[in-house]
Amino acid sequence: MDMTFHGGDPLSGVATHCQRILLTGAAGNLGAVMRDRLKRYADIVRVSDLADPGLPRPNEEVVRCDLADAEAVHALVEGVDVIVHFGGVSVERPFQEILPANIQGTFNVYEAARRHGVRRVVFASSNHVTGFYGQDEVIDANAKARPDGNYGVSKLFGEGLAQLYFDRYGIETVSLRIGSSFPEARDRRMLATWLGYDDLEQLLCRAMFVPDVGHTVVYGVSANRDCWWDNRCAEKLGFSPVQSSEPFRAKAENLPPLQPDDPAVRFQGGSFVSAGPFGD
Ligand code: NAI
Ligand code: 15L
Repeated sequence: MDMTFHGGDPLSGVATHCQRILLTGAAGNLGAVMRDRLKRYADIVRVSDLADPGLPRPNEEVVRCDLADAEAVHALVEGVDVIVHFGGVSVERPFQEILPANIQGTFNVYEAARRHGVRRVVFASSNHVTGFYGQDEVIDANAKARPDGNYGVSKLFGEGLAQLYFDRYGIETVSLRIGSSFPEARDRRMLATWLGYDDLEQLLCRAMFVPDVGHTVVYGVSANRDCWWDNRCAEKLGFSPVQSSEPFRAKAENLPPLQPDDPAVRFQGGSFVSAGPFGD
């Protein structure tokens, strides 16, 4: 994937530091990793989660907060320059669980951003917005959404809010359709979807500070040998991944083969496409 930004790096000459970043979902997998890394980009990182994020570390404020609680979220967002919104249910679950955390919660975040004049949100969307595309297809961020479950629909809702709050109020968002961000690519599918933590940090930095992004949607994926996502329409970020899933290939390819009709082999969203049904 050639992500070279042919007009020069959009971050050159741009300050990559602000006063206060809010990180939601700070007690989760990615929050726990990015929490310290975000300190490179702000005087203070306000870390928040429904679960206990632990004691404040240097240059941190810790606020426990349920994203479904509008008043609590409004207080949480006060004094913040940028919101990195990682909080919420991160897998396929019954709609009753997705609704408060991802739908109401993300709405509360945007409303609070509007009330407090926050200039930029980085929204952790997901590849599951387009999970029903086949693994034999290559799509870009302009492809029609094909969410693979309640979770994917909730991320599509978040992207919709991001567009609305830009068009109406000028709040900019980069929606990151993250692939699979873990220490390693754990299976064959993740050889294509893996996003390393250094690349995620680069993406976050660009999503927070590249000027004039409006609402930009980008896939969060490393420079893997095989990839289903063409990121050229996010060139304005100048994201240039440097990691690759190749070191994990031998181990992943040694796993027992799956049947050709297994969703994990057929669809980009893998097993998410057949999780549930969770209609209750
Ligand atoms: P995670 O599940 O480890 O962390 C999510 C955090 O959100 C948890 O600590 C949880 O306590 C918190 N949370 C849930 N409901 C909440 C509520 N009502 N109020 C406040 N906090 C709440 O997920 P992970 O892997 O760290 O992912 C972070 C974000 O990135 C999530 O939004 C996820 O959907 C998204 N994402 C992650 C991918 C990955 O590969 N790790 C891939 C695609 C998207
Ligand atoms: C996601 O959206 C999930 O949050 C994460 O846990 C992984 O399952 C990832 O997608 C994936 O598709 O591998």
